[in-house]
Amino acid sequence: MAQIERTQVGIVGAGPAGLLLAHLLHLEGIDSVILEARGRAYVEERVRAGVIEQGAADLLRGAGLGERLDREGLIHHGIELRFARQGHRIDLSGLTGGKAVTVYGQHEVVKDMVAARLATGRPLVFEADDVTPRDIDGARPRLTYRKGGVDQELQCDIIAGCDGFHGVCRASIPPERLTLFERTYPFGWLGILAEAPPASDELIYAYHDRGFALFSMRSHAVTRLYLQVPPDEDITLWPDARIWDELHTRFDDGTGWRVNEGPVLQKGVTGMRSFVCEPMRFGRLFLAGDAAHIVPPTGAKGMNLAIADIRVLARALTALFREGSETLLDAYSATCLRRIWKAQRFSWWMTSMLHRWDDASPFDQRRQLAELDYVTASRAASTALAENYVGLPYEDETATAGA
Ligand code: RFL
Ligand code: PHB
Repeated sequence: MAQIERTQVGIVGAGPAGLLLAHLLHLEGIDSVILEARGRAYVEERVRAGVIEQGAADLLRGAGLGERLDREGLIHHGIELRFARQGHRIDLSGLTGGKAVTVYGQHEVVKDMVAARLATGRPLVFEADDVTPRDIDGARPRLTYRKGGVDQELQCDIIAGCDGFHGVCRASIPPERLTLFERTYPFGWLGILAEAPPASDELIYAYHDRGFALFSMRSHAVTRLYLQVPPDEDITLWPDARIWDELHTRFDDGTGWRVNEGPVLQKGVTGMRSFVCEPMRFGRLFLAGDAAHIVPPTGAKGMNLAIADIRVLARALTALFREGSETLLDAYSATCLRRIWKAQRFSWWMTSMLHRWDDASPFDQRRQLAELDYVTASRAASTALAENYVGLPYEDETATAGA
């Protein structure tokens, strides 16, 4: 016999989406249980996103999750686009009425949220095996799973599928009830984390004949770098020396500026995809974050979209449990999808503009350079990039001048 427990919201996945939902619900006095397939060390050390939008950072602060973010996060007021061996600064703050982004690792956000969850004493179950959503189209959905070899059942009012792109929640919805939109790209990113002080204060997105390169950072002592490579590139083809050489070539701006080299702490290749699942709901199961959508990382939007979904879902669930109102919950998918499609457009556009396409004709290449020239030279075009990069206003916020 399975051990049976009850909660209001059963959350699958302890990434940024699941952990933030649990936290926001707790602040509203709503009970939840988080079931995570992996162990604590794994989720706390998974190196991924690094750029937090203005609104997302403010949300984390407002929820009491901003203490270390404010202490260790790096506020960035601009980014550089580098092409034809020249750098061009986009003045994010100047173009958006003072908004900025915070560079702070996703795994640090996750650590802060795990600590906040554990401090509440409410369950966060790591190493939950075979999590399976059941009866999701009825009034009494359940999650069954095994922990330490023992069968468990979690009875819920609502299930939140925050289990990422490869999770079980989206897969448990009858396929004929979903429409999927997808685009894959003929390249991937080779990313490294290096123990080397960042050689510039701001991120650099570089377009080069040999492919895209991105200079980013995690702290004053750690640099994060990416190179465009073929989609399923064999990492063993890239010894450290080759990576540094390629980075120096793609970032060369003729001034002698170079990224600082240092011991490579971590190395990996990721594919690039755009993906949206509509609607983000089936019965009592609500999908959020990467479980419902993926963007290519060039726009730095993935984690920010996950946070935006959770903001909408937490409010809708608060209205449900406080007032018995399902109005916001019924609007959840459509509300989120408006922002998601704008982030999809922006991420696709940044990706298209900044990468080398193997099938590009000489005409395409000249057009791409002209687009970069236009975006960096025109105040109107730079503003469009900047307002998307710092994050469009949330759906219930009115746009302020220039933002
Ligand atoms: P996550 O973080 O994937 O978390 C899902 C969690 O669910 C667990 N899980 C399960 N648990 C129980 N049962 C199952 N069957 C389960 N299956 C899965 C997983 O173990 C995991 O813990 O999804 P979430 O919370 O939606 O968060 C999304 C973000 O992680 C993602 O969008 C970003 O990392 C994307 N991203 C970036 N986003 C940004 O906003 N800014 C950036 O600068 C940025 N850079 C990036 C990125 C992603 C990258 N990669 C690796 C794809 C850079 C890269 C290279
Ligand atoms: C990162 O620092 O990991 C990062 C920054 C900007 C991006 C993607 C990733 O667009």
